[in-house]
Amino acid sequence: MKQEDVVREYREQGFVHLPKFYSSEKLAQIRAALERYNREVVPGLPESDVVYEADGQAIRNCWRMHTHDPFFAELHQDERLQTLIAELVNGTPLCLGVETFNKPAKVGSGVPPHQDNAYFCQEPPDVLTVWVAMDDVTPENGPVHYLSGSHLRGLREHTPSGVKGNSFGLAEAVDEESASAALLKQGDILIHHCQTIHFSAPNISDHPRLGLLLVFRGAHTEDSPEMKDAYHRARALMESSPS
Ligand SMILES: O=C(O)CCC(=O)C(=O)O
Repeated sequence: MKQEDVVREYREQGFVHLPKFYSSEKLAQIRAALERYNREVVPGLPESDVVYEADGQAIRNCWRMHTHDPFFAELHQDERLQTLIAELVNGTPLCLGVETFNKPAKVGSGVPPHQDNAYFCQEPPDVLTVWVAMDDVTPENGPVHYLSGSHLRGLREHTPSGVKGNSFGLAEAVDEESASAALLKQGDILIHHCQTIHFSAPNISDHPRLGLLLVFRGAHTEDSPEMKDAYHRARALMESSPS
């Protein structure tokens, strides 16, 4: 896909799919690093940086992986990636996070509709996520669904969702039927804007659906005090709720 087409689709839809971004060799290297991370790094992580599924065994998310492991601190510095996204974040890309949404077979939980900027609180919203498909993503194993064009309509109100690992969801209901499912092959990437509404269903299939997420902001973005206030108010509500 040509850079101009990537930029156009990203700006119009708020997401863009780039097939075969990583070779099978590179993907095998990333997979080996993820397996090593789960084995060697996860047991020593603070509670804030790993979330488990309801069975207490399967990993749901790892957060801030770039701060815990040199492999993930380097992955986002890849020149091809940096060149690709600089235009999308309207400036020099800085890493805001490296994380996983593991969505393990059978027990992988769903993600409520949300906009990432409810968590990131950045202004201007020149922030995006590169979602790397480590497995084939099918209609059965919990693909991410996106509402095309929703990034153009500002940040909506979010309230506590009660979902471990995704504490906020949109306050209003969304028309889930009109969303596009991101069906991907291993090695594909999907780039989404931080104000694109998205969600995913639980994985009740026999097949895992591991996503590795690299989050970038333009170097010029800043914390918005108003958005941070709303974030802290919602968190306080969550901490005081009986669930
Ligand atoms: O991978 C998923 O199922 C959800 C990803 C997501 O919510 C995100 O990128 O913010």
